[in-house]
Formats: sequence, structure tokens, C-alpha cells
Amino acid sequence: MPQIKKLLIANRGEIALRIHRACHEMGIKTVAVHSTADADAMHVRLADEAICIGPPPAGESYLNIPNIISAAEISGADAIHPGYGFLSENAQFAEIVEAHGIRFVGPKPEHIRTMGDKIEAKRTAGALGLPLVPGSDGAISDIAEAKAIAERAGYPVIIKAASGGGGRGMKVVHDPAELETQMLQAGSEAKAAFGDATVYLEKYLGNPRHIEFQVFGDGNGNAIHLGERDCSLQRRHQKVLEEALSPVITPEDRERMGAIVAKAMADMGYRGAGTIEFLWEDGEFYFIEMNTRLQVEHPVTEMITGMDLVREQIRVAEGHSLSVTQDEIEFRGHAIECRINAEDPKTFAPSPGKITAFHAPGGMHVRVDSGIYAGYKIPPYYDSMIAKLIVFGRTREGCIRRLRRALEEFVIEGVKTTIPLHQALLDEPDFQSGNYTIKWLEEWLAKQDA
Ligand code: MV4
Repeated sequence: MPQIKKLLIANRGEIALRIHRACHEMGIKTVAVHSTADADAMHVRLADEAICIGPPPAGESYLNIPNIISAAEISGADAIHPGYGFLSENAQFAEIVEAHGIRFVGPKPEHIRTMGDKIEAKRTAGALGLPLVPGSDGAISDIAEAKAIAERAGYPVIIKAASGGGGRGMKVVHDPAELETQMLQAGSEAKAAFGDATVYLEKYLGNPRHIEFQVFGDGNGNAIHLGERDCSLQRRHQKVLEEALSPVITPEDRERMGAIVAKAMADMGYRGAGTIEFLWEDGEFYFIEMNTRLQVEHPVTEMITGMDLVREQIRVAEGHSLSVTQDEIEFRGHAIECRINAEDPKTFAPSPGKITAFHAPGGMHVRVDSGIYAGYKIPPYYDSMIAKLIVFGRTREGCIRRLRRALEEFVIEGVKTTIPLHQALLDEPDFQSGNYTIKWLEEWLAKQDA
């Protein structure tokens, strides 16, 4: 397959800049697309060309497939990178892109589709040898059958929507007497939210960590893993801070699970970047979902492996084999990412508006991925994440010290940000010792209010 010469970035904000940077380092021209609300955005300024694709609401611009395809055709782009969010896990979009003879920088559409259906994803993962959370083999509809499965798995159980993901439409059931009403409720909520009432059942894990493995495949049966990230610190299913490697995973478990996920991706013929999500409790891994995209938190993996994941995505899309073998991947040091949102650090209310002053931290092992600048007006229409601060240290302790220093240097004025939240978090003994699960942050936040 020929080299990509011009790539359309079907996204906005920091990830659009991230993709642009990889392209320019590879000699690839970029085309930005933007809504009318983003005419002054950095991703538009930086790109070689920019095309307006619609009004502010994402449904009419960043999710507008005909307009994005038209922009690719008009500009002569030979590839599209979807970034994360928006159209990144839309199998139909990937198919349409390829049907127009444009390279989709992402997985094969069939794999996006399979993993988008959480039941199909679990079935596939199980068949490939990944450990699953005990529960129903597929959809549950019959209440008697659901009761039997729940009994076998043991209460509490959780009912999830097949088309859900990201925590939407889940119901925890503690008592068999509640199972039927909760199942019906989950089904109708799933129908309303996703247009699909299909639900399934799992044993509910009470206090796990969220551990995800970064994987990469070449689409021809070769695949590698790049270790794990610990993403347990989240609020309302929004990650707040991520680290690589996890402070609780042993090198033996990393090697064992890494080998399992890499073999699974090889057997599948997976192409591009992927993330395999596990819940980890009492030393055991349980597969829950796979994300078929580049993730927000990918830089922590880049920092500990020295690999450029976007460059690798583009190389694989060009038909190259992976640039490294598993043996060549070494994990070095520790990296932490803080997501900085334009939000009130206590109430989390969005805080759009004009940035009156901006100074990003710098120095050794400090990376800031952001599209904001002094004078920029954060529009109210999109995600509130305005910057990512990613810091590397030889040790976790050193990384935390450097992160504290970098947060001190960060100046963002004119809007409220979550910087003070990160500063308070770093001072917590439980964070410093790595002693936290998916419940920790919300419980800690509740204590701060009191
Ligand atoms: C679970 C669970 C406990 N037990 N599944 C939430 C998001 C979605 N990806 C899966 N989620 C969960 N699934 C079982 N069987 C708890 C959660 C969960 C969670 C998972 C990861 C990170 C944060 C979370 C916060 C609340 C609940």
C-alpha cells in the first residue's frame, strides 16, 4: 500500500494537535475539520488546510459523516484519523471511509462492530482465552433463567446494556426479589438511551481497580502489548488521573496477562491500537470491554515505552508491520497523566469562557498536550478537558514530586480548572501509596465536602 500523503483529522482539541504532530514528523500534510464554534481553535491554525463542516452541535459537525467525507474528497486526503470519541468507534464510518478509497487509521470495521456490542465482545474475548467476569453467556431475557444465572454467579450482580459501555445503563442488584424489576428497568433505559433493550448479567465486583492493557496489531496476525495503565481514579465514569505502570501489578502478572492479550489480538488479526479493559480484584483479572481506538491516556504508555503510538497507528494503516517486537519493548520508570478540565474543582460544573492568561509547565520529563492559548475562548459545546499534563519519573515517588512541581507552574486564568483538585489528590497518603480502587475518588470527594 502506498504511503499516506495527506491525512484528515476528524476531531478537535488536544487530540487533533497530537495527530497533527505525528503527521508532520512523518512528512504527512494535515487537513483539519472544524465546526463554526472552532474557527479560532489551535487545531485549525496548525493544520495545512482547514475545512468548516458545520454548526457547533457535534451531531451536525464532528459527527456529520457526509460532510467529513466531502472534506476529505475536496482536500484530496488519502487517510482519516478519527482520534477518540466522536466517530472513532463507529464501524459504519470506518466502512464508508474505506468504501471511498480513503485509509481509515484504525481497526478493521468488523472488529469495531464486534467490540461495540458488549455481549459479542465478551463472547469473543472468552473464545480468545481472556478471563471473564462470571455471568450470563449472552443476552438475558427470561427471568427464571436470569435468576438461575445470578444464583450461580452469586449476589450482588450487575445488569448491563449490550450497547452500553462507559458505565451507562448499569443496575446493581443485591436481592433476588429485585432482579425482575431491575432487569425490566435496565432494558427500557437501554432502549431509550441506545435504541437497543438487550441486557446481560455479571457478578458485581464490589471494590476492583480498573486496569487496561494497551495492545497493537498489524492486521496480519502479529500483535504486541505495551503494558497496563491504572485508571481507577475516576468520577462518574470520567477518568481524572491515570498512571503507567499500575502500582499494584507485579512484573509476573504483567507478563502473563500481556502475553494473553497480545496472543488474543494476534489470533483475531487485530489492526492498530486497542485497549483491553479489566477489573482487577483480589489479584484476579476480569475482562469487561475492549476499546478499539487510541485513548486519551495513551501518553503515559508512550512515556514508559518510548513509542509514538500515533506514528505506529499511521504506519500500520500504511500496511507496515509493527516497528518493534515484544522482546524490544522495555518498561522504564513511571508516568502519570492529570486531566485538566475547565470545571469548578469542587462542583465539577463546566466553566467555559475566555482564557485570559496561559503558561504551560515545562522542564525535564514534562509533557503538556493541549490546544488552548491566551485569548482563546473555550466553547460550551464540547468536552470540558482542555489540557493533559503528563509527567515521567524514574520512580513513582519521583514522578509524583515532579507532577507537583509542574502543577505549581501551570497558569490558566479566566476559567476555573481542576488543577487544585489534582494538587489536593497528590497530597493524599492513599494516592501516594497507590492504595486506591474505582470507588476511592468519589468517597474522597464526598469527605472533602463534609
Ligand atoms: C462492573 C463493575 C463491577 N462489577 N462490572 C463501569 C464502566 C464500564 N466500563 C464497566 N463498569 C463497571 N463494571 C462488574 N461485573 C463496576 C464498574 C464500575 C467501574 C469500572 C471501571 C472504572 C470505574 C467504575 C466505576 C463504577 C463502576
